[in-house]
Amino acid sequence: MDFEIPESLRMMQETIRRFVKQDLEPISDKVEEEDNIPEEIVQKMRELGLFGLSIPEEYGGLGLGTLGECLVYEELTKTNACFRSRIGTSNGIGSMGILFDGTEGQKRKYLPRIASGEWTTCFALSEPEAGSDAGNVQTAAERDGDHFVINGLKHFITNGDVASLATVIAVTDKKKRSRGGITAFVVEKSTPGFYTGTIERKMGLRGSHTCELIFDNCRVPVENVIGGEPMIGQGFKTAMGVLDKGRLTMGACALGAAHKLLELCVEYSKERVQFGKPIARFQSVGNMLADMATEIYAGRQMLYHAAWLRDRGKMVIKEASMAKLFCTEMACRVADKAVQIFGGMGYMKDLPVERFYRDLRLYPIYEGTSEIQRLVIARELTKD
Ligand code: COS
Repeated sequence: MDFEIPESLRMMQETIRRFVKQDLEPISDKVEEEDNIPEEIVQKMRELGLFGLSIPEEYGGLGLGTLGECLVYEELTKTNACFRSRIGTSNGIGSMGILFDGTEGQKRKYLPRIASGEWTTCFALSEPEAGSDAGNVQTAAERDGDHFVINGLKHFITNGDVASLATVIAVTDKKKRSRGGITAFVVEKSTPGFYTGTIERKMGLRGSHTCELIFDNCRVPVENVIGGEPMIGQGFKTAMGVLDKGRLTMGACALGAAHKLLELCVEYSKERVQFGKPIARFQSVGNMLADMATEIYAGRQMLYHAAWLRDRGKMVIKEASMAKLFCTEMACRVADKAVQIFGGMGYMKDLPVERFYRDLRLYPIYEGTSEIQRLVIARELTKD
């Protein structure tokens, strides 16, 4: 067993740590207030190559493996979650379908623009009738000669408003659905019949917009099927493959936030004096800190191991779900304790604890609820 993080990844971690401290943390409150990331910050993210973290170097990205990507996200989520969301959705679920299953032509056409950050992407799967039941998408793509005509409504689509390109999951055969009847398309935002709908109002993750996408007789050529003609009907597997990886990176995001909360709690509990001594000296507070640290340690080992397995070409369906399930629920428990340790101040908007608490509540829900992760794990355990 080798638990050393390679030197190149440690240098990357350091770079992101500096970026968070110098550029992101100072504007975190402003972003929260204005619900918007300033363009100059997005430009800095482009310059650091953050939009191309996992895109191979031959397509203009940094070519990081899963572990490398997780380490970057872990650092980025030590501040306002919206920064990670902006880049992570784009070079994660928004574009991974093209990388995993796209034709060489699609990769050459789109990946360099995504890696440079010129084009942001989004992943259009969720619909009012297809949340956990991804196979029940109602957005339909009907074949018309050498085109498909897409009609339907997507919702809860992160980056939907800023994306220039969407991976769109639509039904092409209503009888077959998840077994040969769902197709993944790459659709440019400028395509007639493709519109942004309402920007949804959320409990947290301000600065990262989530919205409806509307397809109204949106015509796309057959070459926009991810993987081309042979992949018509195979889009459910593309979507599932994308989510397998997304689940690991979500675990990393939860881990980073939990780690930051622990740091804040340790610092605060050593400074905050009640009954004549720092509250860290009270066993009840010490126990909370110990539980937080222990759970973070467990989550980190699980996540890094699953990422390491994936980087060695192993199927990690079960492990990715386990890491997402454990790390996201663990981070919520940590956030709950953090609010408790900070007491009244933990409930105030003046300190970041309150924001972390709200933002983290999304993590066991999006990119597959905890209930879906348990279902996937149980199925993997009991399959023939
Ligand atoms: N990788 C590759 N293929 C997969 C797969 C995976 N991780 N998971 C399922 N498949 C394949 C199956 O093997 C099956 O194909 P075959 O019949 O050829 O074997 C096909 O896909 C259908 O699978 P299944 O029967 O498991 O489909 P279900 O409709 O029962 O759905 C779950 C499975 C619940 C796992 C799926 O609907 C899901 O992940 N839901 C959550 C969606 C989600 O995360 N939404 C969040 C919003 S998107 S950010």
